[in-house]
Amino acid sequence: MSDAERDLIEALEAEAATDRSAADTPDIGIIMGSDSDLETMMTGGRRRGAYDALVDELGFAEVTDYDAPPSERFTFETFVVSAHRTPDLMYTYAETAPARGLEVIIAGAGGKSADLPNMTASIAYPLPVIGVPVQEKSVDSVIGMPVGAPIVAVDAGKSFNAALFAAQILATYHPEIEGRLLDFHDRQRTAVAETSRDLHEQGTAEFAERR
Ligand code: AIR
Repeated sequence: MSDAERDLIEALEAEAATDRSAADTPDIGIIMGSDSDLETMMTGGRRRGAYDALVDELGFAEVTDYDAPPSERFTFETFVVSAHRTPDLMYTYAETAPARGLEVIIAGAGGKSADLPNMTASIAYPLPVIGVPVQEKSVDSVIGMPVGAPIVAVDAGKSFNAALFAAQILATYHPEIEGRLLDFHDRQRTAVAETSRDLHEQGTAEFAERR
């Protein structure tokens, strides 16, 4: 095992041994099999990702230092964890997740052997894990769990929805997040309606040009 992997494992274990209040630990953990998944999993890709949903729409902040958490009440953390390249890190990440205060994990992986979401779900059980198949060809390996070993997953590439669903889980006991989800829904409805009005009033040619 590399020093870098060992350092990460030790940091996660040390964090699990601390006794921080829920307000000071990340609520959502986001892991992905490779940094090549970053655009799909987080932001900057073809469509908006989990980062855009959590930060821009729901007011979450990212924890980058456990000892200096952001002032925002609701937070998430982000790591690259590969089921096949760093299996020990995957095991420790999932096993320590509850003790580190995580309430839900979003796990994404690509390729045909996208095993990070399903393995994380098995190890972190009963913590809920939402799988994101990074590509279409990853769908079967993410959702193909045996009976008794549950995972829920979103459609290929739709990490934005995974973030919304993670927030929905938190909203069952955090009314503040429920309010933020409803506000997002209202903004989305308004945006679609305004787009519809503009398309109708401008006509297709002008609308397409201005877009
Ligand atoms: N992957 C990485 N470790 C195990 C798996 N299944 C996935 C990543 C990424 C793809 O393999 O999630 O989608 C290719 O990774 P890379 O690093 O070669 O670009």
